[in-house]
Amino acid sequence: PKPTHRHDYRPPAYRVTHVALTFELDPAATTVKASLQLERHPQSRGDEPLELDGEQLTLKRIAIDGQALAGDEYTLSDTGLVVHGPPGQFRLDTEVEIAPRENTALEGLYLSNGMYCTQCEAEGFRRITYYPDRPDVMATFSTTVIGDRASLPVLLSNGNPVERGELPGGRHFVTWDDPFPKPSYLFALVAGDLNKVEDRFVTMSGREVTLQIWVEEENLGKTDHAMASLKRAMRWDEETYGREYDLDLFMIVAVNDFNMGAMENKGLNIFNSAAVLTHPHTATDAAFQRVEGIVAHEYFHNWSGNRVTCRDWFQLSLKEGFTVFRDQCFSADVNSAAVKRIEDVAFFRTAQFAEDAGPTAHPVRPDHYIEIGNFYTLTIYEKGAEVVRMLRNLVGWEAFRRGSDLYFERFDGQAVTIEDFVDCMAEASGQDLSQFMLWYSQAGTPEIDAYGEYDYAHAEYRLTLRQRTPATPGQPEKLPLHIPVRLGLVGTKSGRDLPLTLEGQSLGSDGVIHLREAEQTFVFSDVAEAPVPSLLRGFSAPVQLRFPYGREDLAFLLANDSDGFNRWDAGQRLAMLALDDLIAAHRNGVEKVMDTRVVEAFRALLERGSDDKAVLAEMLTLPSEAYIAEQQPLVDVEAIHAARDFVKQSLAATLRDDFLRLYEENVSDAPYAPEPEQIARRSLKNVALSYLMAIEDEQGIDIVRRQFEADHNMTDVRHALTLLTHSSRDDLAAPALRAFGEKWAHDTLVMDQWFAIQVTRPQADALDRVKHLMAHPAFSLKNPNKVRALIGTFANQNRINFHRADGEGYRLLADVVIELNRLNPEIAARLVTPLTRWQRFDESRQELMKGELERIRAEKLSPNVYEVIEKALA
Ligand code: HT7
Ligand code: ZN
Repeated sequence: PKPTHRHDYRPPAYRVTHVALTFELDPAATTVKASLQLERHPQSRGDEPLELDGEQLTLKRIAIDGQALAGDEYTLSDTGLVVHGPPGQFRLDTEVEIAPRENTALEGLYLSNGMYCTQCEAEGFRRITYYPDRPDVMATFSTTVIGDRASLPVLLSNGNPVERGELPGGRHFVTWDDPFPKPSYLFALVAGDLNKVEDRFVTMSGREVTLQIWVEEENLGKTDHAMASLKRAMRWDEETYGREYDLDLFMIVAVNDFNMGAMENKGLNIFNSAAVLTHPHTATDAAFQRVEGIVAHEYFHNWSGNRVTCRDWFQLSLKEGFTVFRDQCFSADVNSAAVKRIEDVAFFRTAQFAEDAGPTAHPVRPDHYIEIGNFYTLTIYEKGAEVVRMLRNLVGWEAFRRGSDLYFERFDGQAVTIEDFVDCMAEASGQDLSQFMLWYSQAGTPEIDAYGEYDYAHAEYRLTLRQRTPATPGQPEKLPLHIPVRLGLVGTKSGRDLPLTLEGQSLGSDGVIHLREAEQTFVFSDVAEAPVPSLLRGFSAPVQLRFPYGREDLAFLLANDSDGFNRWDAGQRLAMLALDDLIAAHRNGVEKVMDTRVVEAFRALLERGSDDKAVLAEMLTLPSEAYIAEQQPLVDVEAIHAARDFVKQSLAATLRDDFLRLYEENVSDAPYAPEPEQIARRSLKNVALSYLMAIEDEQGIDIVRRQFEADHNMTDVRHALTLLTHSSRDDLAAPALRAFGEKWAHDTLVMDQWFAIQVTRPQADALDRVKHLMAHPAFSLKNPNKVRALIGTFANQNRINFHRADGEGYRLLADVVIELNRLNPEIAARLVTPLTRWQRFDESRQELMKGELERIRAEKLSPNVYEVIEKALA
C-alpha cells in the first residue's frame, strides 16, 4: 500500500451538488442506486477525468444523463472508477450491489443484530457506492430506503422524512432529505426493528426540535441519561458558543457492533450501545459520565465538524481536537471541574505520552498516512484538544469566543484547514500565533527541565526553564515551541500564593509565563519569602516538566497549593519518588522500606478531609502501573507491580482505621443518581475500600461482601466484585462471579464488564482465564466491544500477566490480531498497540515481542495492520 501525502492535496476536478440514493435492502445483495449531479470545479483545468472511489462494489449500470456508458468511456479498478472526458455539468447514474451480511469490518453498510447500519468515516462511503469519497466534496443528499416492512419497520437516514409508502411484496419505503450540504463521511442509514424514546427541545430562537433515541426493545429503560445529557449539551452549546441546532429532528441510534464510541452523522448519530445506554443497575458512575461526554461530543460536532468540516483527513484534529476540547469543558461545567481535569490529564500522561514516545508517534497534523483509520489517535484527539486549550488560554476566553464565531460564520458549509481555524483566533485576538503553529507539526512530548533559586538579599526568585522535544520517527530535529506555563510561587512561611512581578509587570498571584526559547530565565521580583514553585498549574501545556522537588516541598504543595490540580500532582510526584526507591530496592533484592513522609502526607489528607470529596478520592489514588512505567527509562514490569502493591499495603496497614472511618462516613442509602455529590462519595468510599482490601483483613472482606450482596448500584457492585476477584479469596470470588454472570447473562454490556473484571486479575491464572473466556458463548471476535473487554483489557490493564516472561501473553495477542486482521482490520490495528512498544522493555521481552510482530508480518495483511507493523519494526 502507498502513502498519501498532505502536500499532494489537490481540489477535486468535479463537485457534486446533489445526490439521490435509493437502497433496496437485502442481507446478501443490497442494491444501491446513486444519481449524482456533477459540475466541473472552477479551478479545474477542464481536461481532467472524473475520479470516483469505490471498493467491494459490483457495478450493474452506469450512465451519463440517461445514456449508458460504453466500456471504453470509463475504467474500473479495485479502488474506484474513472470516467474519461465527461462534460462540464451532468448527471451520473450508477447501480451497484453490496453484501452487508459479509461485512465484518463494520465500515460501509453492515448488519448488527439483524439491523442495518452504516459507518462512513473516514472512507466507508466508498463501500456503499461510487463517489468522490473525500471531505471537501459537500453535497445535499436525498435518500430512499426500501425494506421488508415486517422485519425492518423503521427506516432512517439523515435530515427530515419527506415521503413514505407501501410497496409490493410486503415492502415499504421512506425518503429522507438533508438540506445541509455534507461530505459523504457524514452519510448514515439505519433500518431495523427499533423502538424510540422521544423528547423535545426548544432552541434559543424558539424552534422546536424533536429528539429521538432508537434502541432495541429490551433497552427502552436505559435511555433517560443519554436524553438528559443531550438536552444539557444542546443548551450548553447555545449558552457557551452561541451555536443552535439546525434541523427539526435529531436522532440517536444504539448499535451493538461498532468500531468506536459513536459517530456524528448529520441528524442521525449512531452510537455504540456502550456509549449511550445506562441504568443504575447495569452501568457504573464512570459509564454514566462517559455517556454524557460522548453524547455531548457527537452533538457538538454538528457545528465543529459538520457545518464546518475538514478539507482533507490531515486536518482531522481541526474537528476532533476542537470537539474534544468542547466536550471536556462541558463535562467540567456540569460535574467536578477539578476531577475532570485530573482524570483527563492522568489518562493523557499515561496513554498519549506513550504514543508520542513510540514508533507510531505523529504530529497533531500528520504529513502522511497509509490508512487514515489508523489516525484516530490520542494525539489527534487528546493532544489536539490540549493545543486548542492552550490557544484558549493564550488569547483568553473572550477573544477565543470571538475567534470561534468568526470561524463558524466565515466557513459555514465549507471544508477547511487548521490554518483557517488558527487564523481566526489570531485575527480575533490580534496575537501572532506563528510559532504556536509548531504544536501542529512537531510530534513528541516536549520536556522542560526547570530550576529555581531564591535570592534572599534581593527578594528575587529566578526560574530557569529549558525545553527540548525528543526526536520522533521522521523528525530528528525540533524547534523550540511556544509553551504557556501557568504558575504560582507558594510562600513557605505563609503557605499562600505570593504576588508575581515579572520585569516590573504584575501577573497577579497565579500567572502565565511564555516560554519561547530553548532556554529562558524568568526573574520574579519583590518575592517576600522563600517560595516553592507550583509549575504548570492545571497542566497548562502538554509537556513533561521536571523540577528537582524535595519530598518536603511536595508534601508542602500537597497541603498548601491553591491549585487543586497541582495539589493532586504534588501527591503523585511524592508517591513517584517513593515508588522509584522501591522499584530499585526490588530490582536489587534489597528489603523494601516504606517512606514515612508519604505515609504522613496521606495521614494528613485523611485527617484533614476535604470539602471536595471527589478531589480527595483522586489524591488518595496511587499512580497506575502504566503511568509508573511511562516514567521509567526501562520498564521493569515485576518491580513496578511489587513496588506499587507494597506502597498500597503499607498505607493500608498504617492508616487502616482512617480508611475504615472514611468508608463508613461515605456510605449512603440514598436512591442512586449520577450526580456529582453522590459520585464523589462513592469514589471516596470505594477508594477507602480498595485500601482495606489490600491487607485483606476480615472486616474489609466482610464490608466488600456486604457491598456486593446489597446490590445497590453497579458502581458499588462492580467495585466489590473486582476487589473479590483480585483478592486471594477465590472461595469468595468464584461464587460471586458465577452469580453475577448468571444474573446478567442476557445483558451484553454487563457481560463485557464481567469479562474485564476477570482478565485484570493479578493472579498467575489470568492468561488461562482469557483463553477460557474466549470460548464463552457471550464472547465473539466479531464484536469489537467483546474484543476490547476481554483482549484489550488484558493486554493494556493486566501488565504483570500480559508481559509474562514466557511471552505467552504476547503470543495470545498476536493470535487474535492475526484472526482480526481478516475480520476487522481497524480493530486489529488498534489491538496490536501494546506489542509495538517493545523498545521500552528488557532484552528478552523485546525479542519475544518482536518475534510476535514478525509472525504477524508474515501474514497477508490489511493496510491498517501493515502500516502499524511496519512502523513498529522499522
Ligand atoms: N468522528 C467519529 C470517528 C469515528 C470513526 C472513525 C473511524 C472508524 C470508525 C469510526 N467511528 C467513529 C467519532 C468521533 O470522534 O466523534
Ligand atoms: Zn469526534
